Amino acid sequence: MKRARWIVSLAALVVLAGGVAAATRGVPESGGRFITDEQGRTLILRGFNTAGSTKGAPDTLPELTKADIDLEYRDMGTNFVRFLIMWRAVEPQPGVYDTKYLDKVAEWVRWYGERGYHVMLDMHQDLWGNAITPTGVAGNGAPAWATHLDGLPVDTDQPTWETYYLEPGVIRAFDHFWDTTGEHPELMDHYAKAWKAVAARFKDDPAVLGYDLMNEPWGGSVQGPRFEAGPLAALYRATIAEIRSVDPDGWIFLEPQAVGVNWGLPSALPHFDDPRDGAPRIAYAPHLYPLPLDLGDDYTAGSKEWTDRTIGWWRDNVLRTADRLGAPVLLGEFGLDMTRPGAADLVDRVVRLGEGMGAGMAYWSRDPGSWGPYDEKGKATPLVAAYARPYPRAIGGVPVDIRSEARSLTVTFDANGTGPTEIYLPAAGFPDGGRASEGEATWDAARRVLTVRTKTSGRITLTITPA
Ligand code: IDC
Repeated sequence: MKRARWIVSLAALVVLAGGVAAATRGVPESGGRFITDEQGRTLILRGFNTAGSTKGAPDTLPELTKADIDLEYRDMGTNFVRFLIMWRAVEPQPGVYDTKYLDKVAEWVRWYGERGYHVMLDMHQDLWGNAITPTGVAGNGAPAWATHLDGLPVDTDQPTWETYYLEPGVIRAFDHFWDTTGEHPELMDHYAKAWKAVAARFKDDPAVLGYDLMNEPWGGSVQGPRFEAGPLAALYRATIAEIRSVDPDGWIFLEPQAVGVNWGLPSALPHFDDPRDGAPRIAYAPHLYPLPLDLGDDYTAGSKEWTDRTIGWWRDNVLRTADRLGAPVLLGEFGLDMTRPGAADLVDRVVRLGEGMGAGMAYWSRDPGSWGPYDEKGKATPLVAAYARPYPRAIGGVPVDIRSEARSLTVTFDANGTGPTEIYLPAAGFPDGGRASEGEATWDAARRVLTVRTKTSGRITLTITPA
């Protein structure tokens, strides 16, 4: 029965995506654009989302500690965090920005920065905001003052959290925000200016890589291309302008409509101009939640095969959108219950996908529990071993190909003299560090980072094997 359900859904997906043949024709392996650090090196980002605990907490800060960051680094050598922030915390009253909250976020940013992480601030929302129900049992993100339900119901008897999106009150809250109703044109403006306040606070913070403008946008009663090319694009344009008025350099990460695109459907997000001087710093940051897994199947047998097919369509459609946007790709969320059969294989599959696309990724999420790297007792789930992979944290050139195995890593790149290439090597495959096939290598045992100085031009194939 369950199988029949996802086969029907996938058949619909194939039709919508334009068919298998159309989806695989004429798509490059990577979009040819990459996220870069302040030196201009290509960054391959690997990390986690913080944390579901952020959503309900009164201070909206993660229930994690500095020791948790140390542990994560020791076990997996991550260099990236998608750090959840909340509009309701940034702008608790209309036009009033909570500088104390931003100071606390800055403290977290400092902890990550001291450990070599790049931070992307993600203005998170699910289901609009905490005020969609009187008790805050569902929803996070938007402030209560921006929540206009017009007395429409939000039934709390739901089979999954996602189905709240269909509740009349939730749809109305979004319709007011996107100005579909024409009654609250001020809301999008508030949102864009809240981002300006955040960017003004973090523009000079070297640990902050950039800003993820909205988690999983939902159009309310306007959906699909009409939403993405309409009100969502309008919000992005306004927010990009506000951010760039204070911060010319931070990367701006744009998400598509989540529903459908998370499964592999095409996005209709249009191109956005970046008003900064120099090369644009706008990146495309979709999520990946293959439909068979979303519907509760494991990554095994027939559903594995279908999942792999949908991941192929996802990649092709993401690259098409990225090409239209002129943007590098960052996978902002993927994740699953790591105690289920095949879960570690899915993580492996996604890591390879990222390698092929030259894209970074943030796993959902760092919360303790079956989806996370550690369970409630702090014991590692299979995610830790699956995610602890050799990877080039920073590349002194433009990547052509990245391939990791348990005991080797090959990075092919066109050197551009932007700096040395830094490679993380996990203890499991590389107990004594690594040997580089090219250039001069220095091993930092404490950080488990091999720094390789190669020639500064021409194509280089750098192979790292255990020392
Ligand atoms: C989920 C949390 C879950 C919570 C729900 C709603 O894991 O505990 O009840 O949000 O707040 C997303 C969202 C992300 C979701 C995640 C997993 O961006 O907020 O977290 N997910 O369901 N999109 C697809 C999956």
